[in-house]
Amino acid sequence: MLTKSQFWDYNSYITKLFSLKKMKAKLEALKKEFNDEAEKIKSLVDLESLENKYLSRKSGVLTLLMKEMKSVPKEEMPAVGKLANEVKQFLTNKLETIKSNLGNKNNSDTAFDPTLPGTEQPVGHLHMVSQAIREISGIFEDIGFQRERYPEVEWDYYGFEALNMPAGHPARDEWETFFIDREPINKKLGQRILTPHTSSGQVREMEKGELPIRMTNISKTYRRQIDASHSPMFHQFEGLVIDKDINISHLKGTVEYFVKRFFGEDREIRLRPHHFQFTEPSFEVDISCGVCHGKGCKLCKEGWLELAGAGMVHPNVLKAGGIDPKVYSGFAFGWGVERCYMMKSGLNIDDIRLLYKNDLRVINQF
Ligand code: FA5
Repeated sequence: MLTKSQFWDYNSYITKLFSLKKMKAKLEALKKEFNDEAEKIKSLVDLESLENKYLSRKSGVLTLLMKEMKSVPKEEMPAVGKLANEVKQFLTNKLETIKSNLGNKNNSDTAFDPTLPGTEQPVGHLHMVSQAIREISGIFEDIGFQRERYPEVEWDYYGFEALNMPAGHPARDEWETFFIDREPINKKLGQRILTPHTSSGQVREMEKGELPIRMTNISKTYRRQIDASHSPMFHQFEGLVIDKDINISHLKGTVEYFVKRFFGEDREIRLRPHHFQFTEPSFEVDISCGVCHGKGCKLCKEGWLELAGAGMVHPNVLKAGGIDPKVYSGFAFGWGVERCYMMKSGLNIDDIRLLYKNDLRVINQF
């Protein structure tokens, strides 16, 4: 039989023993429960709420449990304290590991923070040659020209023959043509070529049989040439007007109108006599240099830059298109789109090949 004091000592011993065991069991259970939940974490948001649940300073599960440690006997306190710290360390390490794993996955879905400003997407723009083509079309549309489209893979007939350059004519050499067929494959149309100029659209337009004509033909053209001012693929724009009583002053007025709109009011034009088989008389069109304004400089040498060919449509070409040259007359001109763009005031592009190198450092400037 225990004495009263022995009973109280024993009773307090048992109580303390139980509270110590209970504390250890609770810490182990907490660790296991936390671990199970941690294994299921898939996002930083979930991770944050897990951390709050267990470690929040006021209401974290571990924080509350540690407050219960007061019930543990003093002499057992260091052992329980040590265990509690180990559990806390385990929790903290685990949270850190999950966090860095989620970060490494760089999972934008899980890392999504709706409060952050959006990422600005790069916006592209039209290539400068396309910009120039649009501008040129618009300028001519304003005075009643309609844009037509003709094949880039063209027949010899439309590129040369119908333009008063029969087979074997030496004038053809100037067009440095790429041929698709070695020999003619069609009796009338000859062999296929990559069209070397937009003038190949002239007779095609006339063949439609609709008069008067006021058209532009802007297209890719091809020649066996390459240097700072020549590209094997380049663009030309052609103007063709056929009506009654058309004369050189109409040609000059139209060219002048285009130059002032595209290059600026301060630019002048000059028609220099030249020879084309398909126009008579023929001219080369020069514009006053945008750098020295006609005085002469390193770029232009003598104050003028050559940009186009032009002239009054040759009677033989009208005939090839089924038009009576005694009733109708017309003018035509053909310009290089790239050359025009390069000569636009303020743009210092000194090599045509820069336009086609696809170097974004160049393209993004325009
Ligand atoms: C012609 O091609 C004639 N068809 C123009 C014409 C049309 C004359 C209508 C009369 C009536 P030319 O070969 O000069 O002409 O070329 C015209 C323009 O195209 C040149 O002034 C130049 O600006 C451009 N050009 C010619 N070859 C190239 C090339 N390889 N690279 C870039 N631009 C070129």
